[in-house]
Formats: sequence, C-alpha cells, structure tokens
Amino acid sequence: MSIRPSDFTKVVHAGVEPDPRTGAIMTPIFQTSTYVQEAPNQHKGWDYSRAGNPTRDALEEAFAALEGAKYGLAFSSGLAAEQAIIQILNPGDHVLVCDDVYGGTGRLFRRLFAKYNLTFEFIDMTAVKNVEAAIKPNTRLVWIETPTNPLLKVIDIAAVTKLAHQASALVVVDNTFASPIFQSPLEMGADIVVHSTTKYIGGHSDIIGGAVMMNDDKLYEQIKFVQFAGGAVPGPFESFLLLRSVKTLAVRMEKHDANALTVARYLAEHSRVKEVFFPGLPSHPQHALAKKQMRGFAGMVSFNLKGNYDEVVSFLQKLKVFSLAESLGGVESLVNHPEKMTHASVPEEMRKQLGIGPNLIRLSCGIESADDLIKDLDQALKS
Ligand code: P1T
Repeated sequence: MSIRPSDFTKVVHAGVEPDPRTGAIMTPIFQTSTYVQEAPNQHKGWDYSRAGNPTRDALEEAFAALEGAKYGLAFSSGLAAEQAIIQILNPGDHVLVCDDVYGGTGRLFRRLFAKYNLTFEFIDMTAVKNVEAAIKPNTRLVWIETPTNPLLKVIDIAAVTKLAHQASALVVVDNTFASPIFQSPLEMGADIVVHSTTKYIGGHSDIIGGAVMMNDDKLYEQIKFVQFAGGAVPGPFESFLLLRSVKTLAVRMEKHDANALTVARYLAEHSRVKEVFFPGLPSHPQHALAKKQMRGFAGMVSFNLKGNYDEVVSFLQKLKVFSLAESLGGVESLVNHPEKMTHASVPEEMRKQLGIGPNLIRLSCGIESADDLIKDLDQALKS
C-alpha cells in the first residue's frame, strides 16, 4: 500500500503544456467570456466560455490524467457535477445509492430530482448481496461513495460493478474521500468517477468545484452536453487555481494519510473515545477490502465520543489546531459535527439507523505536524 511513484510526476505535469504563443510554463488565465470570429462560426476553436475556455480545457485534461480516464469535465461544484450525471437519466429510471453519502448528495437526489419521476433507493452496499437484491429492471445507475461520508464504510467497487453491469446499469463512484492518488475506480470497472474538487484536489479551502471523469465516448458526449447546455462551469481563475493545486496532490495526500493513521491509532486507545471509524485500522470491518482496493486511506477519521452532547460541544470548542467547519481535504485540519452540520439534511430516522448521532465527530486531518494534532486532541479530551 503506497502511492504509485509515477503519480508524483503525473500530477506535476497533468494537463499542462507550455503556452504556444509565449512559452509560458504555466497555463495562462484566459479571463474572457467570448472570442472574436473571422466570419460567422469561423473561429480558432473557442466561441464562448460556457462552451469552452483554454484554461478550463487544460484543467479537464489534468482531471482525465488524474483518474487515467479518456475524458475529464470540470464543474462549478461537486454537486453540479453530480447533477450533470443525473441529468442524463430519463423519468422512470431507478437509481441505487449507498446509504451513507454526503448529506448534500442525498438532498439533491431526494428533494431536487425525485419530483422528476426518478427513484432513488438508499441501501447499505457494504454487503454486495444487498445490491443484488435491490437491482430492478429499470435500475439505470448504481451510485457508490467509498469511503463513505461520514462513517467511512468501504464498498467493493469491482464486485458491485460486476453486478450492475450484468443488469446493464452504469456505475458512478464518488472518489472524493480517497482522491485519485489512493483509489482508481475506472480501473476497477466503474463507468464514471465524480469528485468534489473543493476537497483534496483543490486542497486549500479556497474554491468550490467538481469533476467528472469517464472513458466512454457516448457518456462523455451526454455529460458534456449537460455541462454546455446547463452551464455549471468553473471560471478561468478557479480553473487556474485547481491546475496549481493538482501539482501538489500526491505530496499532500501522503501527509494527510500519515497524519490520519496516527490520529486514528491515538483515538482508538483513548478512554474517552467509544469507537473509531477509519479504514486503515485493522479493527475496521472492511479493512482487508480497503487494503485491496486503495493505495492509502487518506485523511478522514470519524469517532464517537463518550459523554453527553454538552461535553461533545465543549470538546469541539476546545480544539485549537482543528477548526470547527464544514468541508474537508484542505491543508488545515477541520472538525465537523455531522448530525448538526454536514448531514443535518439526512432524514432523522435514517441518521439514527446509520449511527450519525450527537456523539459522532468527523476529523479532516490536514498536513500539519502529527504531534501538534495529537497534542490538540489530547488537551481537548482531557479538559
Ligand atoms: O460541496 P461540493 O463541492 O458541491 O461537493 C459536494 C460533495 C460531494 N461528494 C462528497 C463525498 C462530499 O463530501 C461533498 C461535500 N462535502 C462536504 C461539504 C462535507 O463537509 O462533507
């Protein structure tokens, strides 16, 4: 289990060519909405920046390279990327979704798309037999998030894909938590990968963005059409920032991964901690699968703290290096309370059933010194 050495090189060069006019080594920010034409519809390949922009083109090539895909598409947010995938479906289609997804993903499916006569069925996909039992003749898409948010369950991408393909359904993997450095769903047979690039790919908590990667020509044409016709695209400046971020993705992921392992081991031994959720711990129910399908476990650790809700809040407020905020995957460490923050939109009954309760805390381990992270947790747990 380790980062592929060639990935350190790949991320530095992904999508970037010296500018043909000036030789600039960095892709320029083409801050323009439109392009002058020589005659009607005679232009240099770009006519309007919703349809295409050279800075975004470079980013989309970088996205494709990250997932070893033929195509990459950039969106204005992770949810806009998810929305574009759902918009290739037809009324009457059935979508199987793993039960522990980001709260906003569930909200998008339940509250925005269900009214268009699409059905979304949320099931626990850690047992592959549940997928087999739930597939229907009109199942068009199987939506996997692995590791899941916030409980870090791990789903067998290859096994679920095999079943889905037997039923002629497409498989989407939200690869946000693992990042392309630690998991390659397309190599395991998945059809589409989606990322919130707000997280590890962006890495600096300063942009909102999304990405979709795929190999199939027809899927690419369909999703690109939604991107163009719907218009949820990132601007040139965000595209530039993301291109800059991609270069350090591998070195950042190495540190996130090491810090999270140290933090998870520390928490697992602490008397005030009830249980720790981290795929890198041998006690995790899918540890063997995680070791098989991932090259690292990334920086997310969740745990249940003992005590009442007031004690949980007091712990959150005492942390100094970990900041209490939504989101994850940035260089700075964050702490989140899923029940009241990122997963407040999950129906209460489902939250209870999943185990997203008042004592659940989710950490995004940044790239600070592991010692400082442990010291911070230690002082907050003591008091
Ligand atoms: O926030 P946005 O860029 O639109 O991405 C949505 C999204 C999609 N998929 C996963 C796995 C996610 O975690 C997210 C966003 N998640 C948070 C903001 C969070 O704190 O969990």
